[in-house]
Amino acid sequence: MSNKPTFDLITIFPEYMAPLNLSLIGKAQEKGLVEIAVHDLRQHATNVHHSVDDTPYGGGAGMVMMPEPWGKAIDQVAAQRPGTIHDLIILTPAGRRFNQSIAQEMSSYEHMIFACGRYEGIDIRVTEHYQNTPGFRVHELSIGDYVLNGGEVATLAIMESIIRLIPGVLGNPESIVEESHSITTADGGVLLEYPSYTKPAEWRGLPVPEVLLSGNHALIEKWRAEQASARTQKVQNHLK
Ligand code: J9T
Repeated sequence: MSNKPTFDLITIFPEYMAPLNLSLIGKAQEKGLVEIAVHDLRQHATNVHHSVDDTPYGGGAGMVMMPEPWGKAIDQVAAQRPGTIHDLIILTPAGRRFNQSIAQEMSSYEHMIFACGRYEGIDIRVTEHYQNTPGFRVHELSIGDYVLNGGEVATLAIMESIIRLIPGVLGNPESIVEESHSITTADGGVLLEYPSYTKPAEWRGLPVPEVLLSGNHALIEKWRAEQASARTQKVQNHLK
């Protein structure tokens, strides 16, 4: 049995991570299925003002996070787990686009360190340094083509998608396989889920499709597959 997956989050806003104590992720921690620790980057500040950012070399707008507080924070959490591979996740709009298959892959990682940058980003030498450090794998990830104020919200989204895949976290594991974003299409995309209905059979003049009331499971399955594929087509056309 491998150890339970451990997440070390480094941020200047530890309070931002409070939602991880709620709902399924909170329960997963209580059940001992995952371990989550949040660390304040500012504790690793190297000057009297406890600043963690400075002006960019070469000029330009905004501030850049200095490498040394990151180096100290990352080294400290890595030292707590000797002999394990450390997957360092750096959240940035310049990263690889996160998706379900990356979530799947990450759900087998043992030790993830999430570096939540603020301002205009983290000095790139942090990435370079850990790419060259044995025992580390570095992943720059984006959750989509838009800019956030920091990596915290991206970390919450990515962690939720990973943790729900860990065995024992969800009540009904079958729902993981069946749902949206889990069935990969031939082109490497994802098959979206079919539309769902529940009682009443007619709501504000809108009926539930006949086929779903028919009791004919083969026909229902066929209808759902068609709906899923039509939805997927429609979304893919939107992206073009
Ligand atoms: C500062 O971080 C971001 O703005 C960010 C991180 C991850 N994905 C994004 N799309 C943005």
